[in-house]
Amino acid sequence: MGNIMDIKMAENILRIRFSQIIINERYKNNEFKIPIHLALGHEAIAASIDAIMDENDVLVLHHRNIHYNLARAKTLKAQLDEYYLKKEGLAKGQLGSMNLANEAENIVYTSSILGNNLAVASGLALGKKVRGSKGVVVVTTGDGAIEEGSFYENLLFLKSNELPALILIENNEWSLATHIKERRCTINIDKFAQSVDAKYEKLSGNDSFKYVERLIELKELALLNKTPVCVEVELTTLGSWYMKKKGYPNGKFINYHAGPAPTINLSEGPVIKESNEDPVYVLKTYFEEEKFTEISDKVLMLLEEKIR
Ligand SMILES: Cc1ncc(C[n+]2csc(CCOP(=O)(O)OP(=O)(O)O)c2C)c(N)n1
Ligand SMILES: [Mg+2]
Repeated sequence: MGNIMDIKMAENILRIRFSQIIINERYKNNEFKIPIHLALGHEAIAASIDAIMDENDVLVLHHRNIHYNLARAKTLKAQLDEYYLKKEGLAKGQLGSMNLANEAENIVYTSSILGNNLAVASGLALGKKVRGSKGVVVVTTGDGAIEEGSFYENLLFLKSNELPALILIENNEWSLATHIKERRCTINIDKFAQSVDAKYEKLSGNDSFKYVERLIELKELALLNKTPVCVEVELTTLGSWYMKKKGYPNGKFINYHAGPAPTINLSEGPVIKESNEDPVYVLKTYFEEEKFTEISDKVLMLLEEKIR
């Protein structure tokens, strides 16, 4: 791993990770008046989407968007200021976290309302067709949000109108405090997509280098075949913990949804979990220990310099 693109990818993943850990430190300190949905463990897909987007592509986000905003805007300071609701923030302190868009970085719309952004993405894709403008619409959503009818309606609309789009479904198996197994039957998104002759692909393993290769092909396929592509991304939101509770000998598992992750500390470095559930752990396997530490230290130093 020595070429410049690989290093750039590594720096971006580490920047997204450290930025979130720094935000988490301030969150634990009660510094924010708004809820923020951390996306620790979601860095691989965000860095990969940033890498495959060109100036014609647009991104439409959902409530858990911190990683995509960090991946694109590359400014922790302005993102922090937005979360403090300051006028120096990315959106002049007017959007906060759950609705944070950034037109300068082609993040054209973000919604806190589940499923709402899918309809806006359809409109944007139709607009591109009517105007004859280039590029693909990339829209993100979650395993909970696809329970909304809007998911089906927009897949159908995009397909019926021959509109290219990548629909990224971040499947962390949780919707608020409810695990997928507690709340519904399995949705076979592959078959669901097949039913309208849309393409489906699953990404798992948190390897950005592999994700980028596949996403470039899927973007081409969407554009050439004028079709939506459902991309299900298997991931784990890191930072959950076990709460002491009567009746739970090993503690009760807490998926914290929004709010700070009390078990994660900046002093412990960028890796949160020594497994493929952690994109930073996966990234680390590509580098010699010394090189990884060098990149990681540099990323953290530059971040800290700019927020001092
Ligand atoms: C229309 C609508 N219904 C309910 C909510 C409340 N709500 C906010 S986040 C959330 C869970 C979403 O789960 P998922 O889509 O899997 O995203 P995750 O938080 O797991 O990333 C719910 C139910 C909402 N924002 N909008
Ligand atoms: Mg979820």
